[in-house]
Amino acid sequence: MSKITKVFARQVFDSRGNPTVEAEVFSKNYSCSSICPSGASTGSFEAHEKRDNNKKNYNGKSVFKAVKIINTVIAKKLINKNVHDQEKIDHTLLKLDGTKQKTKLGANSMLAVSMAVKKLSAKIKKIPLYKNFLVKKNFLLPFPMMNIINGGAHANNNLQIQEFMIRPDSAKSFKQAIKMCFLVIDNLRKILKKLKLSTSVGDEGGFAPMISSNAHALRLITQAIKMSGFVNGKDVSICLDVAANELFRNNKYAIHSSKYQSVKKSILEYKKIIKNYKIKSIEDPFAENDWLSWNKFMLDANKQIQIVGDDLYVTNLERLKVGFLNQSSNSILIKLNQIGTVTETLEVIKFAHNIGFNTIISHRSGESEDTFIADLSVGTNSNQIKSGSLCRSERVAKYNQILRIEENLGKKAKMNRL
Ligand code: 2PG
Ligand code: MG
Repeated sequence: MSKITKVFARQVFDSRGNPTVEAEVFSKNYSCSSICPSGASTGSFEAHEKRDNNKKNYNGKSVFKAVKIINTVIAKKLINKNVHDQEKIDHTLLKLDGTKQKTKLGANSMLAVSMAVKKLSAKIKKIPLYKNFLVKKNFLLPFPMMNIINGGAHANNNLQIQEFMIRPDSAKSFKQAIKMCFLVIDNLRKILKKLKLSTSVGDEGGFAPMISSNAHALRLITQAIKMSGFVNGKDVSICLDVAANELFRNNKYAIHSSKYQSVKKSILEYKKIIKNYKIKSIEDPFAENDWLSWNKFMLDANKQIQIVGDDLYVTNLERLKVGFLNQSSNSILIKLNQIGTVTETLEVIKFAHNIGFNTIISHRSGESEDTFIADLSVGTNSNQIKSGSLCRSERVAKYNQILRIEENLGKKAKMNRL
């Protein structure tokens, strides 16, 4: 048993320069800290992010209330608790909060503490963090899904779809996976330059050229894959995050152009781009409450592609169960701050694996130098991780950490299956 001796929080800043919470937990001579990320295209069922909303301070974005909650109520409850008993600690936080969407304490204050506890437990046990989750041996490394063209709420261009990603499906090691992504990204930069399109980047490090059609973005990526010597759909696959919540109005969707179309038409258009560009994965193809359209799409495309629920499930076990019964998707995106504690996140991952879903561990568009999700992806044998492009240190930090883990595993290092 190692007792927690001190819990302390401060306001720090995320990759968009917005205030966020960092918590530090102490035991004996050790301490670990963790920083909570923050989304831009958030689902309405996500756990609550507590901000001060005082227009006179940081335009309402400061998180001093959440920091104070950690330094007072949370600290008081956690002192003397066993740092290795993550479940007990998280349940203490849940009980202290007592609300459905964590509105009392704020998921940002709870998660920063919960992650710091997990890290500290690993440090005291003298094991790497990835060995302190669900899997104890036979670790498998995830395939990166790199967001290389940013649109939607993550960029200032006119692209409807939020994320155009690549996944290096034929990679035999994580090192090789990163090299393959590097080549496609480097060649995409050359193509954009040649076309006199901007090579500046969006929130997740992907390029954000001033283009306005999905087909244009898809053509540019297929060209870059080819230029790198890879076969699209075999060596490297294109994956999308539509974030359709943002494109939904009066039962219609503006996914394929700025014009709103029926669900039937939208599915037809999806099928066209799946075929033409060999797309292998689509996240949030429909809005968070539109269960019927998810099911229609699943019945149509389940066998061909990975269909991923992000805003649909918000890493919430109850919503995942509904989606499973409704046959809404075959995969789930995992974001710790959508639910607010490490324990609840692990429960969702366990359940997802039991029902045969792929789990994709994900960053948020507002990130930090914290690499917790890299270890989480390996420690749960999740077969994919999305952490943006190979650009912007807060994104690359996660990929670098998996390179270190691969090295640490040595000969035992193996890629997961897709
Ligand atoms: C998403 C995420 C991460 P945000 O929609 O999947 O890419 O974006 O953090 O803005 O919700
Ligand atoms: Mg998403």
